[in-house]
Amino acid sequence: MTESTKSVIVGTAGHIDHGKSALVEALTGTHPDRLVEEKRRGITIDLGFAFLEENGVRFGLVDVPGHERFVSNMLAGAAGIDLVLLVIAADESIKPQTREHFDICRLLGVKRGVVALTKSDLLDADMVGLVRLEAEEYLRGSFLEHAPMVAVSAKTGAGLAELKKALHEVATEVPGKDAARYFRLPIDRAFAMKGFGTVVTGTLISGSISAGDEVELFPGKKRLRVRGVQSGGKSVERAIAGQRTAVNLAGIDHADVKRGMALAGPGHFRTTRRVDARLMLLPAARKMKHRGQVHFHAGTSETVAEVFPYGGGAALAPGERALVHLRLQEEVLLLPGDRFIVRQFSPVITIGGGMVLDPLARRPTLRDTGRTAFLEILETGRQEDTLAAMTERALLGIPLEEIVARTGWFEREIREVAQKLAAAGRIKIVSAEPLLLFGKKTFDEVRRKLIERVERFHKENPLLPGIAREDLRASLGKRVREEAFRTALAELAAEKKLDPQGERVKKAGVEIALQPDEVLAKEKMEKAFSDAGLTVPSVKEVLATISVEARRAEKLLQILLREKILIRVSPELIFHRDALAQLKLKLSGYKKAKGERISVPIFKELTGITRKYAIPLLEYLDRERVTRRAGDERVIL
Ligand SMILES: Nc1nc2c(ncn2[C@@H]2O[C@H](COP(=O)(O)OP(=O)(O)OP(=O)(O)O)[C@@H](O)[C@H]2O)c(=O)[nH]1
Ligand SMILES: [Mg+2]
Repeated sequence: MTESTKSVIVGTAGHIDHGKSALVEALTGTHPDRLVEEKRRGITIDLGFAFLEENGVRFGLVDVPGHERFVSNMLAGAAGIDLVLLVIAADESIKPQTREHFDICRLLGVKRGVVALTKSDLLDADMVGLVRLEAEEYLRGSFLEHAPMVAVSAKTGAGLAELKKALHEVATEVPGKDAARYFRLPIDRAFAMKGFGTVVTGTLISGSISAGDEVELFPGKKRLRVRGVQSGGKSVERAIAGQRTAVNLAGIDHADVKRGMALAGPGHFRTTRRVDARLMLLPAARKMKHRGQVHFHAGTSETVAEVFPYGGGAALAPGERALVHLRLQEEVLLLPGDRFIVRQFSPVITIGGGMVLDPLARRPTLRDTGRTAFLEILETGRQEDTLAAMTERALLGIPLEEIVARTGWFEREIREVAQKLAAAGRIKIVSAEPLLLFGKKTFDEVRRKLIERVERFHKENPLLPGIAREDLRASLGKRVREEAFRTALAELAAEKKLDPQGERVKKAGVEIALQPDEVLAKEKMEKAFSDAGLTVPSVKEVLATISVEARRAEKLLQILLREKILIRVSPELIFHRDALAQLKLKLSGYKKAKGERISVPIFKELTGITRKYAIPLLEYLDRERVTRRAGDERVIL
């Protein structure tokens, strides 16, 4: 297969026994029914696959069962098809599953197709003409209104060439699926192949996959390595979106993989049990009550969902389009834009379908009044508005990985859109690396909180120079990211609103304002230490002589320590800086006169102090690298 070959997935659709499988065989030479039971009963039960190459287009055909009991299998096959081959037996015309399958195609957003009137050999041309009119009538106003309609016979081969031509024509209009997006493969089969191990198959709905790639299996997020890739029954280097694809996986038993799971590129996505979506109920559906249960089908997965319509909790009327919250019974991998089908809980018939808008929706709350407006923005598909709205709603900011998981966009795209929004003043890029976005309002709120906290701190602690950085950061709550705190603080500092100094943050321009009695007390305290020289009194003694009450006196002492006028040498001993400076001078004088070694007794003699002071002072001098201990002596450095 050359790179210029276009890959198009064709899904059959139609009532049981209308000749879908026979037609696939007539077109491709492969009978799609594989199971013994299918052959015995003469009906299709599960999906079958075949390939056809026609004029540079490679068709992957997915043949589905028509039996009403196997519609869920049909749904797994219909996900990801580019065009539908709607099969209507000329001798029976339109029947219930013709309608149901066609509804499903419409709800899944299939845009193109071809209609085959099969078994034309059983009727004369006039009768076939009547069926054609009926079919045209039925399809009027739908996406198949102008689709080619070809009378064929799998038995005689009549019309096959014309049908192939019609398929080719329509295929040329199919836009290529986006191979440049993230890899995603909903799995429709998993089996063991002798000599290969586990093989999974599916319609590759986006991205591409090669041998050697790492992939993630959902749900469960198990990382697996791709051993090999096949497309259309042949080994290929790379399978791209729009191809039927078989992936040979290392590191997992085939019994641990089943239909409904999905493979995706590693590290981007997560499964969900809460989805916000646009839902359309078919006109023929019954009205759906609030919290009604339905079968939910998306990709190849199937689970049960509860439907919570937004807007007053009213029931949904037949034919209504509504924004809904879906609560899924099981974890499913979904992205925005994914289509889904809902079927009535019992009896099981297709009643509607829709499109995922927010795959990682939060539980609806009464407080969250902006939800429907937000979903309507998502529905427009406009990237800038989407990212702006998403950012605004994220009260703790939104990091890159969250945006990827919620949108399926590439990092490059996200950065570009974020830049534009920031330039327009719509959002705030709080950090570029790692990327963290904040809504304008939310970020202003962070700034406001910081200022408020610092102001409150000053009011409550007039004698302290500022709040500890860590305490200020903690005042935002630990769920606010470090980057947001840092950026807000840096901005406020640049704007000269706050003044971070080392580990403390104060309001710009705020100086500690001492009361007159405090000024006196502070001076008295300093003098007490300065007068004492090296034979300092205990802190308690000094504080006792101070006229302000103990709590304030203690703060004043802290200020003296912080200003480095007083220096704490040991837990009990505080000295005036002048006394310590004198001591250092004395030591260097001693060194010049007597040499660099000095013993503890000599030190005591030199300074005239007792052991109680001498030992802590020497240890302090060691720490200050004025002296160094050498055995019982000190070396003056
Ligand atoms: N005469 C005639 N018989 C046909 C033609 N196409 C199919 N049949 C017969 O109709 C029966 C059903 O055909 P299938 O192809 O199995 O029908 P199907 O739509 O795949 O049925 P399900 O998969 O069970 O929904 C078989 O006995 C076929 O031989 C045709 O063009 N002409
Ligand atoms: Mg069949």
